[in-house]
Amino acid sequence: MRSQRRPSSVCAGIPEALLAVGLLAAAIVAGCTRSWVATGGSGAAVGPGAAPSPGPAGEPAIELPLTARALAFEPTGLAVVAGRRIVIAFDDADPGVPHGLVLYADASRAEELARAPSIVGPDHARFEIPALRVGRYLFSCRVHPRMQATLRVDPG
Ligand SMILES: [Cu+2]
Repeated sequence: MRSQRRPSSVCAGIPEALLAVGLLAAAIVAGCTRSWVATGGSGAAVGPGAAPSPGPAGEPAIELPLTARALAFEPTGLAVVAGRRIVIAFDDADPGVPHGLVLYADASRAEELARAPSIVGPDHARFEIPALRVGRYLFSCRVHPRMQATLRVDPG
């Protein structure tokens, strides 16, 4: 079910509704855990508006470290098990350089699933995203689209 197609240059053209949601979410979040802004899409196991969601049977979220350094992600490949909440422990190691995460349903970047606020290094933040279905997703930087890392979601 891939009915929602968005232009690949989503960073440049956020619909007003999504922007409003983003501002609202940005106003709500506080502390070291900042929630992603769910933008819908078929890849998420739970629907938009449900994020952050409790994991099945209260299972703790899987934490994935992801660093932005020298305008590249480290590592460039991440893997998790399907159906578990995911927390991205994001570290911007580039002083004075803003980096922000966008999650796409696949490498085509046609479908955006979530995006996180940019931070300016050196800084770090934790972003929680809903559980994902089995598949191969793509992280990119909302500021530097050439930065990318794959997220493989394997059967549980
Ligand atoms: Cu960046």
